[in-house]
Amino acid sequence: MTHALVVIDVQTGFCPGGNLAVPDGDAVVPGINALMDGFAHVVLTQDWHPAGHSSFASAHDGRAPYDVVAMPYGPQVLWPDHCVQGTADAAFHPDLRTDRARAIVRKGMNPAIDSYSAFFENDRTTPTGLEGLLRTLGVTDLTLVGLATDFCVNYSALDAARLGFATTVREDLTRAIDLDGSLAAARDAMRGAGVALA
Ligand code: VGL
Ligand code: ZN
Repeated sequence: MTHALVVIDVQTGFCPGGNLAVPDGDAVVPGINALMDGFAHVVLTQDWHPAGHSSFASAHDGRAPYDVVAMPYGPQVLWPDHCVQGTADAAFHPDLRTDRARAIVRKGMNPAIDSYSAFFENDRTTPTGLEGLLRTLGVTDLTLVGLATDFCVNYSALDAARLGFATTVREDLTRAIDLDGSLAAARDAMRGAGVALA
């Protein structure tokens, strides 16, 4: 068994003061840092949108953040502009350790498709390359932590389980956006997919 830690989107933009702040988001940083040395491999992900990304409400006339629109790949929540490539909002939280990161996987770079999951864009088929990286490293088991529990952590965990990785989410090291019950729905979905919630 080879175990990797995947740290999802611990970025300034998702922490208090950021453009899409997750309540208490920065509270996960010390615990995640402390966890890293126990894993054979550590991968960090980064939400990394081009300006004007189609997941931004500002890109849709007459729409407000948190509206849901139909995209060719399914329903899409519209967000405040966040994590634009190269901006301070897209940087890792300044206290997040990056020394043990084998790789940084960036996602949400396609202007037309959002990407919550670390593995696939929201069409559920366009890969980010993370699966290949983990498989060539011989990784069998994954622990996921980071932001946000009910979006990027959730979709990453569901894809990880679907791909056959033994998958654990350390819920104490995640924080949620919780739009209209999305946290409860995410927990049910993860449990149903065989993800261990620890
Ligand atoms: C995320 C909404 C939009 C996340 C990213 O990291 O959970 N949520 N982009
Ligand atoms: Zn995003």
